[in-house]
Amino acid sequence: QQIRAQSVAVLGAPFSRGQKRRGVEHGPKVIRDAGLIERLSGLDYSVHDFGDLNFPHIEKDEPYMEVKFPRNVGAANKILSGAVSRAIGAGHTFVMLGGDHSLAIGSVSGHAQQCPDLCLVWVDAHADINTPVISPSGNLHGQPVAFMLKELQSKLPLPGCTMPSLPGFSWMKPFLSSRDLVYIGLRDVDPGEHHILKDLGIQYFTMRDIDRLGIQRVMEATLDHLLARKQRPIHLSFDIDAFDPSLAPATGTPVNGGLTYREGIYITEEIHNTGLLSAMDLVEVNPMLGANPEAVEATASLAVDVIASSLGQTREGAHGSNMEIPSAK
Ligand code: 6HN
Ligand code: MN
Ligand code: MN
Ligand code: MN
Repeated sequence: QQIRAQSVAVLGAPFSRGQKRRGVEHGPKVIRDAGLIERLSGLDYSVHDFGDLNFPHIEKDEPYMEVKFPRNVGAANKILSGAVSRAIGAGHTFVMLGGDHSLAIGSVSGHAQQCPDLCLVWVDAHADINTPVISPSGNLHGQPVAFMLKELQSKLPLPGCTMPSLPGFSWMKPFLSSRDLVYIGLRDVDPGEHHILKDLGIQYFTMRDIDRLGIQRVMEATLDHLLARKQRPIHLSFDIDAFDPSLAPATGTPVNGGLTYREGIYITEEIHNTGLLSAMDLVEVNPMLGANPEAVEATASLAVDVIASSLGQTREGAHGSNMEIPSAK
């Protein structure tokens, strides 16, 4: 089936407790200030800006082993999950503005409530698949994918396991198979994460793979892997740190050697061209980390380009079917 979206829902998730650096909660504001809503309205959509979610601040939130702010992250994602599910249930294509990448737990799970057969494209310098036990940092933005995967259920401290479970996450149930996920842009993968990627046979394309194959073949293989058996809704989770830090400096965990502008936009154009994009996240824009206002503006405006391109803005241009060129006389 083709998902031809007439309407886009935009929702801000001003949240930063999935990591330790302040500022990423202002991501939604700077992305809107960079002209997101105007750009999307210029494409053929009715745009519904639902504003920003309000997350509770849970004062007493002791770490669980090394894991930081589990109750805040769990509660925020539960709220986000419900909001995403309602927006997609109402027929919108959904855009989540982060916030840090722990928010993908709520975003993808809410999407999956409506579209259980969705597949996930994760564009990121990082794999974000540490389990709470192996995470070297304890930051939950490095762990969201681990919470989604059915194959990792027995490795997670969720209700039903023998360990005490992670506070804030009792609502969460894994919902995704590892074969329904593809990574693009990896270049900073922790040892435990590498073990999981190999063990589960997850399809991933590192920056080295992009060097070898070119972005065109990477996208062909990505979409083939996810869609060849059947056409189904796509969730695109785009971490701005997938781009090279020269293009996206205002982010919390930059890694050298990232995507060029053209590689990034080619990814999103190809996703759009499937006609199957159903929801996306744009995360980790942190306006407090740019060296100057220009660095922040460049990062936010890149985020707008990624979202607009995912939703059909083209480099070749476009025109309405009823357009005519007036005669000279
Ligand atoms: N992100 N692998 C590192 C960690 O702390 O687990 C970095 C994670 C970065 C997460 O950029 O969304
Ligand atoms: Mn990430
Ligand atoms: Mn990242
Ligand atoms: Mn024409």
